[in-house]
Amino acid sequence: MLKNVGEAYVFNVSYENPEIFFQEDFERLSLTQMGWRFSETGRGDYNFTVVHENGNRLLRVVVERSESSRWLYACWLNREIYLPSNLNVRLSFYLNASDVYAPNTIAMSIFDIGGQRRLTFATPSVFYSNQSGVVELQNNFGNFSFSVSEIWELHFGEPLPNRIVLELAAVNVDNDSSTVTYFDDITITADQ
Ligand SMILES: [Ca+2]
Repeated sequence: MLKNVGEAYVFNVSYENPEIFFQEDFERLSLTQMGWRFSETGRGDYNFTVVHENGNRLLRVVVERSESSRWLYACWLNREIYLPSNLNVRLSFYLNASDVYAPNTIAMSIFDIGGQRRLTFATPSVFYSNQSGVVELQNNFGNFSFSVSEIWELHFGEPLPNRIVLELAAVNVDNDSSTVTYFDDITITADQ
């Protein structure tokens, strides 16, 4: 299982002085200034707000399907990231999705430019079940860290591309409760 592989690497690999290739801490620049692009599918309402909490800023995302939307409403923020070759790339992020209940879900993905290969870290949901390349998050709250190079190579049998897209997704399926979540400290690091 990819899931077990992913978790194993969280604990088995230690890094010294990793180089930071991308960091979003929501402290200074706007989402647009940071190069995030927005897209959505279905009908509904969204709200992306940078909120302050104990001197820290983090991104609050609220997504709610309207009743006229047939199956779901989903929003994405994504941006391209360029990586030098032959690096061991690690994705880390803080997530608080403790008020998100399946089938609603939150996901963080990395995919190639053509969208052919996709690695997704998601809160448990039927929405992502039985899909390849999905690592189910064991908690919906906390700091997460994954060696995406190793998981990618194990899963797709080829190295992580130099040009990738990083994507945050919020999905609302059940319109009795909106999908509310917090993101912070999204970081891509690597060492040679
Ligand atoms: Ca922050």
